[in-house]
Amino acid sequence: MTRPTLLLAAVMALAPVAAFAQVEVAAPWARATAPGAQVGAAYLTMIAPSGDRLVGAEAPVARTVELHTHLLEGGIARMRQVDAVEVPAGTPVEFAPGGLHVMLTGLARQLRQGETFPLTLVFEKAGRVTVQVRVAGAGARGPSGHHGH
Ligand SMILES: [Cu+2]
Repeated sequence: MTRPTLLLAAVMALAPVAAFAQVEVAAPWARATAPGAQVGAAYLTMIAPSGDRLVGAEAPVARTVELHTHLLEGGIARMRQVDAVEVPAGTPVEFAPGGLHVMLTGLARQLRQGETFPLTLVFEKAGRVTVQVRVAGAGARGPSGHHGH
């Protein structure tokens, strides 16, 4: 008789924690790289209903994985490493060409169109979230692989 009540109590106690730690990573993609290329970049969209903070990333396909943004300095777009990326509650944060990206340096192999590779994102609250990054064409502007808008 008491079991369903206890189970319900346990679920209710856990629910706020689970919701707190939730983060969704949508449409992770990367551009195909040329043979022998050492660098690549991955893009994605993060949604955290309660807010979170991306503090790092790891991928077996690259020796170094960093969070980068683009800044205009004297009219020239330059990449700069950032320590963390805030994901405000309920506001999607998009990584896209020309803006925020996951920088892959020291590629172990060529990224070929149509393949996928694992990328682990480390969040302050949600912890480690591993996604499969789809490799689009070399000139792709988005995850579906078509050029431009
Ligand atoms: Cu970069």
